[in-house]
Amino acid sequence: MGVSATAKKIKSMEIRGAGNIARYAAQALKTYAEESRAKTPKEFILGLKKAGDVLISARPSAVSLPNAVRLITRKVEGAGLDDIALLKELTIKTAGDFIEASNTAVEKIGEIGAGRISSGDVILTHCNSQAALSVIKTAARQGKDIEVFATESRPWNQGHITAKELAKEGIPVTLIVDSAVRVFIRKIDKVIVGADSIAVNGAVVNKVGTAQIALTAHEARALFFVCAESYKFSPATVLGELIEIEERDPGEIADPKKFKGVKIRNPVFDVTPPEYVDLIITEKGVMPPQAALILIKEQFGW
Ligand code: RUB
Repeated sequence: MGVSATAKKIKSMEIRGAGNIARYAAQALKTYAEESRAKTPKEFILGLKKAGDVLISARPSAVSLPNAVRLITRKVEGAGLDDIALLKELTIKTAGDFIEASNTAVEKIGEIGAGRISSGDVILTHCNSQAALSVIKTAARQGKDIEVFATESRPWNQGHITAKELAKEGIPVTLIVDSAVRVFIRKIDKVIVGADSIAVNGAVVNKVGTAQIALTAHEARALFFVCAESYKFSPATVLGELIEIEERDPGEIADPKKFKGVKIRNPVFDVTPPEYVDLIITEKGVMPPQAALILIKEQFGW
């Protein structure tokens, strides 16, 4: 799929989930290289950067997207090649390597995270995260006897996908509305969610509702685990930049025409403070949220 079609699908949420968005963006840059008719290396690089900008602008909160795009464009530009065929080859390889590393990271998070799950655990998850599901599914495949509560995750109901996916795996799963979390929290041993972005102080940006769940879990002394590939950490936050919280069309919540005089707001992510996060599970290992700076330094340099 080409760059503009991919950006359109990311914007409309046909392609969604932070890891998935990053992998599709990498695939789009690969397609750009395969189809580029640039006549000079300069023209090719300019086109690549422009394609990257189009993809980055499609959704603002998932830092996986700019991280993936910049990893590819910087490597290609930095190679200083003056041959178009070589530039194309390098772009295709770098994008392919990113996609492969990303899929491997999700698997690795599953293996590492499953080590933190015990037989008998009741788990709660929010939204639909491939990284979080990797942990839950791996634990179940290891023969651990677990049960899951999945929130529906209004307004897009990504929790329906999660619940169906877990049921298909044969994992006992209960679907609840987002506001029922506190009703069931005493049954929950561990909350396991994904992340769109993680800031330098360990704060986690994820589907709206995550922060309320974290607060509820903290009060009930249930553990709160975040699963995130290392490319979901935000290097820009080291310099004090804030992660933008995407606010989508109010019509996704209710028909504004039926609510005359009512303002409807639709923020789709929120920020969970690091104090409510017990552990972040990455493909490099587990870490407390306070270690985010170390990971960012290792992953992106200064
Ligand atoms: C998805 C969401 C997911 C994270 C992590 O939101 O908040 O929890 O993106 O997912 P949306 P993954 O549906 O609005 O994109 O682990 O699959 O990257």
